[in-house]
Amino acid sequence: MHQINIGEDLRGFNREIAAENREMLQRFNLFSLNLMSAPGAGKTSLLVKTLPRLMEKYRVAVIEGDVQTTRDAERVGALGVEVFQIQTGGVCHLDASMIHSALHQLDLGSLDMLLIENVGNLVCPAEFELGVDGRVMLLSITEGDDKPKKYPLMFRESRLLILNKIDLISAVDFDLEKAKKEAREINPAIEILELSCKTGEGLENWIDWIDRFYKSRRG
Ligand SMILES: Nc1nc2c(ncn2[C@@H]2O[C@H](COP(=O)(O)OP(=O)(O)OP(=O)(O)O)[C@@H](O)[C@H]2O)c(=O)[nH]1
Ligand SMILES: [Mg+2]
Repeated sequence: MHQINIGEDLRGFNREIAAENREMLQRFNLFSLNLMSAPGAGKTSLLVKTLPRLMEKYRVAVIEGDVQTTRDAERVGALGVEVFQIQTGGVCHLDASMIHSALHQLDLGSLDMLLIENVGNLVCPAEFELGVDGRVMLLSITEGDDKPKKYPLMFRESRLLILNKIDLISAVDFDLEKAKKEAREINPAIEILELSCKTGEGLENWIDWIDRFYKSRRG
């Protein structure tokens, strides 16, 4: 019986393109992060709050992945940062080929840092590596403290977990310690930050985290 496994073939092909992306990013000494979360956890809000600070130190570009609309790209572009929009037209994640096309259209030699906002989805983006330095995920505390065990792959693949919307902690039944413990059971190496894009609480730690990781990768 002849058989093809579309999922495995696709992921294998994606891994090859991701390796090319990694090589290209390293050649230009370009630091890169892939921001992932469910829809609405606060990826664009985090970028909008953070970019003015990062742009003082680094030459930054942003890739915005969305199923539809250029709304996030417009929010981020209003800060004066170079933005590359990828509209996936229904696809629920960014893949390495999409990033590869974007890399060919950006002036990589003029940049220090590339921040990629993935499509809002807690499952698919984690299955497709892009070839970046690190993956960061946001979990809004309004989504519930059971999410690490229910959607383990993104927690496993991320080096940093940001617990966002911490300003709403008194309004929702979210057990911070339980969520952290269960995230660490899935990924013992995961780092965790609590923050609020609304009040700015914890943003300093996020900037520090980027600075440290940037130095460790690019010196
Ligand atoms: N209270 C509160 N609201 C927040 C916080 N961060 C983001 N929000 C709100 O959450 C909503 C979604 O935020 P976005 O930044 O658009 O989320 P996103 O992850 O980019 O969403 P998608 O791109 O659609 O996946 C907006 O109404 C934000 O104002 C926070 O820390 N606290
Ligand atoms: Mg967004």
